[in-house]
Amino acid sequence: MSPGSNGGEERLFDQTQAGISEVEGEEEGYTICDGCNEVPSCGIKFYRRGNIVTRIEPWPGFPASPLCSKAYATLQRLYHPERLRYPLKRTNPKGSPDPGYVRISWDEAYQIIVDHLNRIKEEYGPHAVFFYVGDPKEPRAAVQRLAATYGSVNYGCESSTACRRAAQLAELLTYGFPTTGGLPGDETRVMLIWGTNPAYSGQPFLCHGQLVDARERGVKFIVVDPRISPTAGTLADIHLRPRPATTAALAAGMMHVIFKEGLEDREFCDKWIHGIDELRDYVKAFTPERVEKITWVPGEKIVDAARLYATHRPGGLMTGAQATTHDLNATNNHRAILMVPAICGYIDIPGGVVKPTDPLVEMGAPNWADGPPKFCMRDKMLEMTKYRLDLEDFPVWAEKLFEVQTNHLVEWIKQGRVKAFLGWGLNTMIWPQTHEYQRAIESLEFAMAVDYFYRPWTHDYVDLVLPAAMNYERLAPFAYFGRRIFGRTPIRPLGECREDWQIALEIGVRLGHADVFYNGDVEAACDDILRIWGLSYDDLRRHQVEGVSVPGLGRELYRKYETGDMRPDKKRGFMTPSGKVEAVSLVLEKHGYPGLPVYKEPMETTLEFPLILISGSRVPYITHSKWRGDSPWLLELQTEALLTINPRDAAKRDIQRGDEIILKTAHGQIRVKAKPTIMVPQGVVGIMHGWAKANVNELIPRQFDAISGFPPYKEVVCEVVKA
Ligand SMILES: Nc1nc2c(c(=O)[nH]1)N[C@H]1C(S)=C(S)[C@@H](COP(=O)(O)OP(=O)(O)OC[C@H]3O[C@@H](n4cnc5c(=O)[nH]c(N)nc54)[C@H](O)[C@@H]3O)O[C@H]1N2
Ligand SMILES: Nc1nc2c(c(=O)[nH]1)N[C@H]1C(S)=C(S)[C@@H](COP(=O)(O)OP(=O)(O)OC[C@H]3O[C@@H](n4cnc5c(=O)[nH]c(N)nc54)[C@H](O)[C@@H]3O)O[C@H]1N2
Ligand code: SF4
Ligand SMILES: [Mo]
Repeated sequence: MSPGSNGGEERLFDQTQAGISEVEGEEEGYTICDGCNEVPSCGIKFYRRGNIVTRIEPWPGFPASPLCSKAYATLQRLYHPERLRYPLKRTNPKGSPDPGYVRISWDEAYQIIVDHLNRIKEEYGPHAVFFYVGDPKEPRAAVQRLAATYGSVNYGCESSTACRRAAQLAELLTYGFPTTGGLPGDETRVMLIWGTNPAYSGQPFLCHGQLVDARERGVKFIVVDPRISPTAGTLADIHLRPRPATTAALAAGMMHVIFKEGLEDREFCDKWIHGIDELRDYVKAFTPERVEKITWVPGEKIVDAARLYATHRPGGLMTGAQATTHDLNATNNHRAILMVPAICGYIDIPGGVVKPTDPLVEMGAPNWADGPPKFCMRDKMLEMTKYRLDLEDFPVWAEKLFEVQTNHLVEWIKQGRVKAFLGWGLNTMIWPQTHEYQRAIESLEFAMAVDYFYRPWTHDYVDLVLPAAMNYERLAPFAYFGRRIFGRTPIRPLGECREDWQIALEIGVRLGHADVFYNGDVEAACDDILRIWGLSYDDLRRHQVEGVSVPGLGRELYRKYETGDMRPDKKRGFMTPSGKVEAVSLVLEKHGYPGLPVYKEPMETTLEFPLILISGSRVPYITHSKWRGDSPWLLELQTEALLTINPRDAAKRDIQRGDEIILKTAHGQIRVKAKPTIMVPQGVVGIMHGWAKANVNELIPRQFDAISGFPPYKEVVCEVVKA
């Protein structure tokens, strides 16, 4: 039995336990799904009897809909007998085999936190406290407000550890605005999808469904992915299957062809790309023959893809949040991709790579992964920049991104620069060489985690574990999608669970800032944000199903670099130091790095480690470390860690489907089961992260891309043997 749960003694749907004795009929409720941590996410309509949710269905008319398997499983997760219900305090010393967690009251929990925070501020200064939110995006705005008010600039999150931010860094350096590209527009004639598999990782109908529709109306697709992903399988006219982590070479190969055949947009290149001549020179050496040797992609396919992309004007782009940055050349690999549409002149034109003019610009944030800057007190954080932990280790990052890059946490703790850690949705398995982070967090003077479940791989190393209310049980944050805003109608949380926002606000109140934290009232906090549009949560309630539409600022504008609408200062050009798209990045040069998106050889395979490991390719029914025990329905779909391996590589090792195997790198080994499949090319194996008993991140070295600080989750060399 997990600490803090009821161990299954209470009945799942026992209404007495949930505080309801008699129930008459069903009532409707509305919330959003947090199953894959996407923001904005899909809308859920639920039915409840009293305080018990009995069934769910898609929220009619909600922009992202219908629901996938994970959403339905959130109901099973909600009433899981192992769910955390009470605050827990460790009673045994750190390092004991049993932390000895006992139930405490919220009052005691808050007192412990506030005592530590006050003491640490006094002894070491506020920046020695690290505030963190894992992949769950919804808590982020409230936690940032807490960090800023307490006075620590050191706030980081999953995005600034291993996910979106390295790609975003590349985008900001290159285009001056963040973009992963996007879905094809009406004008798009060809799409370049690079290192992402939305068929599994995106909202199913919203994302992949629209791509399929686009294909049916004649849009051509180039998909770049080493695996025959469902996205490649269903869409690709040309599927390029590169050796992992060779992105910059493949992009250079495509640009070589485009320049050589004069297919670039000359005018755009000359007028709007800084360093175009250097880029032209650099890619001269990347002939199709040479690039074939580097990337494994047949030279003629590179030529075909380059021609298709440059001649079917305009071309769109869709990149992933992470796959092309999970290697030691992360920033430049991603920058190289971005230069392909740029030389074709596809930037900010209809059907190309557009910087959206509109979506809720008043809020200042595209989604809850960032949070509204005013509410998050970003100005205050900026004033404290010189105390950022990452300033020396990752200076380009620290200049461009507001969240601290977390991967040197181990060093900072060892150096005594971090003394306490407050984590919402904290999962130590996110980090390479996980055990080093576990030990580092364990050695802190104080660490706290807020979660749905007791996760031994994380919570064994902290002092306090607090139970979070789930998506059906929270009011904050409200949902927004495009220019539509929706409220939620939560049920009462189970046991003593509290909303993430409420916990952050209540800590703030107890630190002595009742006014800044709305006296702990989450609705008042939401109202404060909604005020931007003259709205309150009550207005959202009045328009519960259809939401409130906030009028746009006007029609979508294009080629904003020509009019001054691209930059806040209204000067013409892009938000880069040169005012142009930067093939040669002036920021990178300023910090002593090459300005061009240079190619760097990935780790070499050896006789001992002849295979390349790409970890973390998503499957539809798992999100990271979640969904294993949380929702037995989903666990039924895959009960244990599976290693995908090409049937030829398997045969060479006498490995059959379901065999127990050892996957090893120079840095560690795990025992898993084999799943031979032609989905992965020869020479490459794949496995999902987040399996506690077979944590692939123990096999990844703590080496990082110098610019972004990202780890090589999709580059490391390995071997597989029968167990
Ligand atoms: N090898 C390898 N490693 C990877 C990746 C990879 O591709 N390969 N991908 C990386 C990427 S892109 C990401 S995003 C990260 C995953 O990021 P992680 O932060 O590791 O994500 P999760 O495991 O989903 O969630 C962390 C914890 O949050 C808890 N939780 C969920 N929702 C909430 C909530 O609303 N409130 C609170 N308080 N807690 C909640 C969950 O129970 C879980 O314990 O992994 C990264 N690690
Ligand atoms: N079901 C589900 N959905 C999720 C998540 C989840 O865990 N489960 N996680 C969410 C999160 S946090 C994120 S970040 C997104 C991620 O969403 P995606 O970025 O779409 O993630 P993946 O499914 O890993 O797709 C990445 C693809 O890149 C390929 N790839 C690997 N290495 C390389 C390379 O060197 N070059 C190229 N060109 N391709 C490469 C892989 O084979 C894989 O097919 O998904 C989100 N949605
Ligand atoms: S794609 Fe699935 S898990 Fe993700 S928000 Fe939508 S319904 Fe939830
Ligand atoms: Mo992610």
